[in-house]
Amino acid sequence: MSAAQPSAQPGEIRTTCAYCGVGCGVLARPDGQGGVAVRGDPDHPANCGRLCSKGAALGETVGFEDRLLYPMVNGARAGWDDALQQVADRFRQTIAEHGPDSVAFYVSGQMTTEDYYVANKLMKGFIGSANIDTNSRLCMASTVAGHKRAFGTDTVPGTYEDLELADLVVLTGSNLAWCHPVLYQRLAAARATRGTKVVVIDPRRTASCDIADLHLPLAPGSDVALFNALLSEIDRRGAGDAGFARHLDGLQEALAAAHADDPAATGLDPAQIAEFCDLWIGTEKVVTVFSQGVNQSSSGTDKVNAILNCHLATGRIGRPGMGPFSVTGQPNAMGGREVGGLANALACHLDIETAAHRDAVRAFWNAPAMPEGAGLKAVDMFRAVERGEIKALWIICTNPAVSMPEADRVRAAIAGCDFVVVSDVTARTDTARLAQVLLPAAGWGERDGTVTNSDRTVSRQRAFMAPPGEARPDWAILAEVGRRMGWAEAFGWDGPAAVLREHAALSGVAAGFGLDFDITGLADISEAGYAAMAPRRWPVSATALGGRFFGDGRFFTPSGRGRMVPVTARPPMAALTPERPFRLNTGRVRDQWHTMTRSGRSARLSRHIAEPFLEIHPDDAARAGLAPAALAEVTGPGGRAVLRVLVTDRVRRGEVFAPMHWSGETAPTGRIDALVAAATDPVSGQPESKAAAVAVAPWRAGWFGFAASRSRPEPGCDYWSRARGEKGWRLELAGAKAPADWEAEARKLFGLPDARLSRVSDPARGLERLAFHVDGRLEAALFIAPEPVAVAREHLAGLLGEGGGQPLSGRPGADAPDPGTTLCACLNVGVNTILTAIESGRALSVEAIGAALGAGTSCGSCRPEIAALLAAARQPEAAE
Ligand SMILES: Nc1nc2c(c(=O)[nH]1)N[C@H]1C(S)=C(S)[C@@H](COP(=O)(O)OP(=O)(O)OC[C@H]3O[C@@H](n4cnc5c(=O)[nH]c(N)nc54)[C@H](O)[C@@H]3O)O[C@H]1N2
Ligand SMILES: Nc1nc2c(c(=O)[nH]1)N[C@H]1C(S)=C(S)[C@@H](COP(=O)(O)OP(=O)(O)OC[C@H]3O[C@@H](n4cnc5c(=O)[nH]c(N)nc54)[C@H](O)[C@@H]3O)O[C@H]1N2
Ligand code: SF4
Ligand SMILES: [Mo]
Repeated sequence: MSAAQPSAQPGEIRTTCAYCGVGCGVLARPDGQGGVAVRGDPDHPANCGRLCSKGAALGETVGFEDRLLYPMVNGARAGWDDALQQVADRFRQTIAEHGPDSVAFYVSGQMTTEDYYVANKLMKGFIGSANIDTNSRLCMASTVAGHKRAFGTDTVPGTYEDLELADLVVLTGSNLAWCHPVLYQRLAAARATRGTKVVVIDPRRTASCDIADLHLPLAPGSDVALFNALLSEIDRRGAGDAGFARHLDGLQEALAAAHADDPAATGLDPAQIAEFCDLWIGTEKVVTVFSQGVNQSSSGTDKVNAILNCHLATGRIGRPGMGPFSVTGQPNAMGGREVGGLANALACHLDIETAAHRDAVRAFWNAPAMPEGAGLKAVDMFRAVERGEIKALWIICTNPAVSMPEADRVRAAIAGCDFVVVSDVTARTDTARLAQVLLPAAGWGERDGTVTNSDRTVSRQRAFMAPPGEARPDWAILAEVGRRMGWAEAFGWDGPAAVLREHAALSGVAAGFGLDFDITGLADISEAGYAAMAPRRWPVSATALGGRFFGDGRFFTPSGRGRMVPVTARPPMAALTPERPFRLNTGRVRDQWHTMTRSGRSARLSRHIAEPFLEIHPDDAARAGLAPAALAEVTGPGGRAVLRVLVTDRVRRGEVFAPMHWSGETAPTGRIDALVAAATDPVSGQPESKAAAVAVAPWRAGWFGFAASRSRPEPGCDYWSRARGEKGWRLELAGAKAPADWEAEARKLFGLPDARLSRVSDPARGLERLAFHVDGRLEAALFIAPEPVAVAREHLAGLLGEGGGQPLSGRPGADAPDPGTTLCACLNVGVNTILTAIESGRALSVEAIGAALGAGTSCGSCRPEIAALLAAARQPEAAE
């Protein structure tokens, strides 16, 4: 797909995708009017020209609509000088009165390495507190802790090529098809050519199962029991690597713990476990990919070590085609770990709790104050905010009022904090709404920096357009505050390249301690070198470049040997009770990114799944009295949510799944973290975001509605979910009690006091259809029914701005079929169009559908769903 594509052409700027940790290279061609065309960079080693649906839609998310353009202080526009002086003064005063630990930064794996380095230096070296933590605590902390326990360092051993060189790839707690789509495509391509076997370990049947030879729907949280079963089988069969064992400590203890553990905790059929063990043990070249189903657990660190144990015991690590592989979520999750952005890290893999490391960094920074120990981890940090112990808080590039567990409580804690600064690209976030000082950040495409992807490849993100209004890059905002707090010299860089040079030089100090993170090869990089910097995998030094780790038996523990950690399975922390009998699993959908502040701006991406939902097993749905497309009320200890019911046997009985993406901006009752208790892993402090205990019951709506509108509607009813459309907005609505006057209600909703109304109304049946025209063109329409509204949504939304088309009929004429929900976001092919092609017998394979309709031929992200439609059509009795 990629080989034939041309390299960068004149006018194209090389950069790196804004989204996931695959870190795909992007060629961006700005049109000079605020728009940009993007394509995959054929020369980037991560993607070789490919992009997924989110990457391909980057151009649709860079517009200036909804951007925060100026600093705001207490809701009013302010100058930069004023705003920054207030930030510096308030932080300085708070520290003077209450000490350095009365302030905190909460930052993000979506900042560049340069931004992150400056934030970490300001807090740890100059403010003198370690109270800087990051959303990586919710994401990678268990992997960091597991890596450090086993390797003595937080380092991913392998490279992406290993996915192509392996004969078996195990995906555990990873929905690679939707969350790392380009890696998934690389794996699928390798499987097609060399027959790579694929095993998926996930309580849910996900899109990634499309290429799985074996799916193990294990009980939530039971990964340790499964990998312990594997380790004891490795031992029983004498499949360990005796030579490699010389490089290991703790082997016997780990084996003993594995033998003592009970595989029954997985809830899997012993035959399935045996099949897994046969495959794994019988295939030398095996890569075990893991992600949030592993990390986001109260036993996350043990899960990581259970996986690493199996690779260490067999010596299958750091060699071509084999190794454990933590795939990172955010574009710079890895860079954040390198600069030491976590509250219990220092910088460049140095350790905050080691005096010699602290002294070396203090000397390097010429730092006036250094903390002696770790700072507050995310959950504890927001608890300290709640208690009033943190009196000044700066939140940068993350939306904790939505994404933290106990989100309602976190939101209230932030609202009650004495002084809150938020740096974001938009003011339309649940967190930004709580800020006293709101600082406009330059976003992707507007700022320069570096990011590190899952396989240690450092790539440039490049600016190709000017930031809107007065927005500034995060590193520059942070450095200016550092200068205003009195540290002019330490924060005096003239650009991001200077920051990177300093970070690279500091890595030389770390290398002096024998640590692995060494990028001293970048310490003298010139401005021109930085501008032209090609992607490269660290280490980057005079003696080492890229490569794999640990295959040589060399580790970074005090003994120099790898450490096997004895682990024992534990169930999730929140106990199921008769009141809360369901396990709530949460995660991602293919076309949205986290709290949707960027991906939600693309109409194309919003068409795949436009509304938050609850996946529930048919038996549970029947028992609870939940019909498909009804609304369910889900209740946890700290909050409630109302979600659209999606009945499916993809989830196990007793378990429900909901996406994490919706917020107060898009669906206020869809804020899923309001339901998640802040149970954390005792080693890593990472919250258990995927195993809350909840109740599920019908939410009895008196009426349901669907609306389409050219301007953004501002609903006030009990339930609503708002999505971008090509020509405006789409809205799902519901309420307990119908308003007395639908016309007045609709005019208020759409802000159309005078528009011409056409209306069809059947009050006896609870049916209302209202369409509003301005100058003869459809401005907005609202459909109301006592059941979930049956209307051709695409069709109705497509009539916005048009003169004809009979909007009140609610469906297209016979000559214009309704394409249905978009499946292929790239080529805009709807599910009905594909089903029609299948039913007509015209296209009976994913390839044939691609040839006939184009669907699945661009980024390929939707191929698993097309395959699922085909499978369902082949076995009608099994279809949902
Ligand atoms: N489309 C999209 N892609 C993204 C993102 C996004 O927002 N949208 N975010 C990025 C980020 S920051 C991250 S961290 C990654 C996350 O990438 P993933 O970790 O792949 O994504 P999730 O959907 O959070 O969770 C993965 C799977 O874990 C399963 N799971 C739940 N509990 C368990 C368990 O106990 N054991 C096992 N084995 N599995 C379990 C869930 O059913 C789910 O299918 O995605 C990145 N990519
Ligand atoms: N229940 C549940 N909760 C979860 C998860 C889960 O699986 N389940 N996953 C967790 C994980 S793995 C993660 S990574 C988190 C993600 O959660 P968050 O980090 O809270 O989510 P984002 O929406 O990515 O927030 C990024 C914010 O930064 C802003 N932004 C974008 N670019 C810039 C920039 O250049 N500068 C600045 N200053 N701001 C910018 C965006 O507008 C947005 O408001 O959620 C976690 N929460
Ligand atoms: S896989 Fe998709 S979202 Fe991830 S970096 Fe590549 S294009 Fe971006
Ligand atoms: Mo993440």
